[in-house]
Amino acid sequence: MPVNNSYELKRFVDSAVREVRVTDIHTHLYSAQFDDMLLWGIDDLLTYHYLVAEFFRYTSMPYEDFWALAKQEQADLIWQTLFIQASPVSEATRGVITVLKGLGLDPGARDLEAYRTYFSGLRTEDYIKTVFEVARIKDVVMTNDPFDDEECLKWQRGIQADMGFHSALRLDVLLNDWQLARIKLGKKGYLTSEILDEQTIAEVKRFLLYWVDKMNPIYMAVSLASDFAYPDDSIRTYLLEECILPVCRQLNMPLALMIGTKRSVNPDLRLAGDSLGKSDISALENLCSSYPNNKFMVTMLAREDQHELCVTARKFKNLMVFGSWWFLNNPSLIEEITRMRMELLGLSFIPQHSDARVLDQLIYKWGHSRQIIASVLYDKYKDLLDAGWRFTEEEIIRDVKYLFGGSFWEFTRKAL
Ligand code: HDL
Ligand code: ZN
Repeated sequence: MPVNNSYELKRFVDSAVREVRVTDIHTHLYSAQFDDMLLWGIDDLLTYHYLVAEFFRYTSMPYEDFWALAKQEQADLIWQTLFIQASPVSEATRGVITVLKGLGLDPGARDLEAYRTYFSGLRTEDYIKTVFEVARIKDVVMTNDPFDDEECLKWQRGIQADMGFHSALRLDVLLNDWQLARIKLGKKGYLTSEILDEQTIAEVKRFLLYWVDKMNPIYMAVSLASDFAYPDDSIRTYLLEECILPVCRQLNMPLALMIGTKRSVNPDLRLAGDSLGKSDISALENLCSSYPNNKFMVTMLAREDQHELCVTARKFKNLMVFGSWWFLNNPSLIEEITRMRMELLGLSFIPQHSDARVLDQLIYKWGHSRQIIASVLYDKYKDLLDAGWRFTEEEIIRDVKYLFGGSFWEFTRKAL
């Protein structure tokens, strides 16, 4: 069906983006088999670390007093401070309102106890289906840490994640804390040395292949500090070169690099205490050019790094850019970054992931992002329509499916 004018174009783009079922390529969610590792419900929503950081900007309460409270008491405080005593205009507070509305509750009632009553009667498996339906999610990729004792136990008991939940093998401990990694590897029966000798290389590879077999990950992932350099004479460089990149190549598996963190700048905030820094893109250039047969999925945390990242993606076909990550996951920055990427990369990028830590957040993180991505896409189509290009509805659906999962699955499967 042809699209004849800008009114039809706007209407169709908005509906295609609103309706498309998404693959959410990076989350901190877990399927129901992981029990209480999956966070959901109003009290987990209100104690999300983004809201904890915002809460402390309004209060003189000592950190330790807050941390001593039960989760519901923390949630009560955050609700009062960020929603009742001030309007919830930040992206993270607005998100809670969007979730309540998406679930058919009345945000205007401001009735926290009524919201709690709604959640109290729900079964996890049923609620997962509800949220996937409301947020129109096809499937999500978890973050699975083989160095997390609680998670390891579940995998070793033979857990099989539900349909709709894929795994990603997270390697932050291995690549960012070799001393701790060696201790944990030793306890699991992997003999390593301080230096990366032949035996250590073999043992790390054995460890990686064990967890690939156990988790069946779509990709391996690591977050990297803003001062990440490659190559250098760090153990990280040798682990990448001798262990991770060869195994990823052998499996045709992407390595996701999430670059730009500055962990624990305020330890009193615990998970909310991380910040960001500008990074040196040459590390990524060196990796992509030195390893043309490895696939790199990359997101960067600093707004200032986004343009260089886009241009670097134009230089390397083995680089797939993804998401407006963490402190960039705000409407003003999602729009700026998505517009930049579409102008430089066409459709060959992955515009968004939710990074959801609480199941219900899928409703707002995707609801808000869809609106912004649709508006950028419409603008780009409108430029073409005004220049005499003609579209069909089928082509628009094709493009939208590609942006909301297709580019990811194609990249994970393609051989370089
Ligand atoms: O390292 C990561 O995967 C980050 O997404 C952190 O988990 C961060 O705390 C976060 O939740 N960002 O949204
Ligand atoms: Zn994350």
